[in-house]
Amino acid sequence: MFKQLSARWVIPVVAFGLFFGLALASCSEGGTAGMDVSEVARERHLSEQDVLAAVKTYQPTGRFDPYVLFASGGHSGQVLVIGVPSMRLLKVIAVFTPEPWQGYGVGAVETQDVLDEGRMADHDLTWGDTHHPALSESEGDYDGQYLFINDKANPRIAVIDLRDFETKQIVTDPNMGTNHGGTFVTPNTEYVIEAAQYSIPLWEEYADVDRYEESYRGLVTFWKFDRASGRIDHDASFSMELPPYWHDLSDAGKGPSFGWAFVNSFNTEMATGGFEDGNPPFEAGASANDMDYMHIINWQKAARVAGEAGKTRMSRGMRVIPLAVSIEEGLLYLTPEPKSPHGVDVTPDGTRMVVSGKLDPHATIYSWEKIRSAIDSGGSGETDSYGIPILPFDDVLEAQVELGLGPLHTQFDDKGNAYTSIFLESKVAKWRLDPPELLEKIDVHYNVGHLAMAEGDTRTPDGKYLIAMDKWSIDRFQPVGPLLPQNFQLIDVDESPMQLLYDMPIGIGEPHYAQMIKADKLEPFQVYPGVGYSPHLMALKEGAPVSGTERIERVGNTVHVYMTAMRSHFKPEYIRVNQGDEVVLHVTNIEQAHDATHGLGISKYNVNVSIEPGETQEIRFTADQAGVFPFYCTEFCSALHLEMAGYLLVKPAG
Ligand code: K7E
Ligand code: CUA
Repeated sequence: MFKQLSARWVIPVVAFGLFFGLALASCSEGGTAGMDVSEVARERHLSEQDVLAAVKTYQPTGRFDPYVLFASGGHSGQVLVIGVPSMRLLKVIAVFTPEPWQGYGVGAVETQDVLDEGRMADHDLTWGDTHHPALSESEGDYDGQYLFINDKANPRIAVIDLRDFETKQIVTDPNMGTNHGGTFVTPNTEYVIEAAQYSIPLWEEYADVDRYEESYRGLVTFWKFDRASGRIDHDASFSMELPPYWHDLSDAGKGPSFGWAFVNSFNTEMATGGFEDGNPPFEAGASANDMDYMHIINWQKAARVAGEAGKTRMSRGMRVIPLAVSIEEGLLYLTPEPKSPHGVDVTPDGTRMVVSGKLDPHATIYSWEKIRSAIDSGGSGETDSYGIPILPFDDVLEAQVELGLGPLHTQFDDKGNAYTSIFLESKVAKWRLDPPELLEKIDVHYNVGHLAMAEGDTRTPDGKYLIAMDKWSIDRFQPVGPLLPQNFQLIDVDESPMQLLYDMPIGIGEPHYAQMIKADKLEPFQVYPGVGYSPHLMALKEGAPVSGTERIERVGNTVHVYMTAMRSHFKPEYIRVNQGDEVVLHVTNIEQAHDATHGLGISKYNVNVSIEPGETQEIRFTADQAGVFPFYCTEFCSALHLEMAGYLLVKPAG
C-alpha cells in the first residue's frame, strides 16, 4: 500500500504525522479519535512535500490571510480579490462588465453611469480585457486606498475605491486604438500611466495603413489622480505623441529615477502586415529587428510643459504634447532593447530597469546612473527616424544575464533577488542582481506570463510568496471541456529550492498581472457610515429614503418611490403605476448590522441591485410593459427572506 510514497519520504511523513498526532492529542480535550496526519496522507497519496504545502497554505476557519492579491480578471473585465496563501477567492469586483450580484449595470443608476462613462465610438461596451492592476502608492509603498486597472481592448482606465471595493470611475482614451502599458502608478500616485499598443492615426480621424509612418502614432497618457476626490482629473491629464511603434509595458521610476517613466516598444520596424496581400505577417514583420526601443520619459518635466501655453495640441478632447515639443524640451529619449521586449520592471531601489526581450534569452539590466549621465552629456547625436535622441545601448547597459527562452516579466524580493517568468520553458528563473547570476529555476504549469511577488512593486518587497500566472493548465485540473481555466501557482520563494505550494484555477478569463498587498494595509468599511449613504458620492445622499420617509410621489408621468429595506420587508410593498410611466425607485437599506445585505430584483425588467447596510441606490426604468411583476429580496437575509417581496403593478394604458 501507499505506493506513491517513496522510501525516502516514509520516515519524514511518519515522523511528521507522529509529531502532529501528538500535538493534536496533547491540545485537544475530546481526544483524537480517527485518523492521524500520516494515515490521511497515506490514504490520499500525499507526499511529505504535499503535506507541507497544505500546512503552509491552509487557513483555519475565521483566520484571515496575511496578503491580498488583486488580479486582473482578463476578458471578464473584472478584478479578482484573492487571499494569499490560502488562494481563496474573496470577491470579483465589477469593473468593465455588468455584474448582477453587486447590482452593477443592471438597474442601479449610479453604476450604469460609471459604465456609461466608459462608452466609446458610440457603443455600450459590456466587456473589457483587463491586464494590469495597480495599487495606489504613497512614497513608493502600497497605501491600500485605491486600485486602478486598464482595459486593453477599449483603451480605458478604471478607478476602484478600496473603502468599499467598488468601481467609481472609468476614463476613456480617445486617441488610442488599444492600450497595454497601463496601469502603472508613479510613487505618490501623482499619475496613472497608460501606454497605447496598436497605433492608430492621431491628428486625423482616418488614414489607410499605407500612410502608416506619417499618420499613425503611438501614445502615452499620464492620468492625473486626485486623491481627495478619489477620481482621475481628466483636464489635468495629458498625453504625449510617440512614434507609431507598438508600445508595451511601462513602469515608473522611483528613488533616484523618480520623475521618469519607462515604456517598452516593439514593432519599431513599423511593419504594417497584410499577409493576405503577400506581405510578411505582423509576427514576422514586427520582429525582424534585433533591437527595439525603450522610451525614457521625464514625466515631471512633461507635466510642467503640458501646463505651458502653446506646448500642447488638443486631440479628441485631450491635451497632447506633440513629438517635436517633447524632443525640443528633452522629455523623451530612446535606448535600444533586445528583441521584441515585453516587460520593463524598475528595481525596488529605482537604480535599474530590467527588460526582457521575448526573443532574447537574457534579462537586460539598465543602469539609471548611466542613463542619467548619457542624457546629461547630450547623447551621441543619433536619433530615430522621428528625431528622438537614442542613448547608445553600451552606454546605459549595466549587465545581461542569460535566463532561458522567452523571458517576460520580472519581480523582486527583499533579499536582492529577481524572478523572471520564462514563457517558452514554462519556468520561473530566480536570479541575483548583484552580481547578476542565475540561481535556480522552478517548473510551472504552463506558459507563464506575469509574476506577482508580495508587495512586489513597492520600494520594499516582502519576498516570501510569488504567484506564477500561467496561461495553460492542461493536466492540472478536472477536465471541463475544451476551454480550460488559467492557473495561478503559489510558490514559496523563501525555501531553496523554491517550492510550489498551490494551484488555483481561474475560470473567468485570462488574468495577466496582479499585485499583492499586506492585508493589514487595507481598511475597508465594514458597513457604510450612515443610513442613506451613496457609494458614488461616498457621502450621505440628500433626500435618500430613511425610516419614516417612505412614500410614493407622482410628478407628471414620473413616479418616485421612496423605499426602505430591512429584515424582512420592503416598505412600500406595492408599486402601482400606469403603463408608460417613468419609475424612479429610491431604496435604502436602513440596517447597520454587519453583512445584513438586501437585494432588490424586479421580475422581467432586468433590474437587480445590491443594497448593503446603510446604502441607498436609485433605479430608473420605463414601465413599458403592463402586467404584474413580483419584486423580491435577492440576498437570503433572514428566516423570512422569501417573504421579503412585493408587487410592481403596471396598469395597462387606456
Ligand atoms: Cu505579459 Cu498584458 Cu502584461 Cu499578458 S501582459 S502576460
Ligand atoms: Cu432581504 Cu432577503
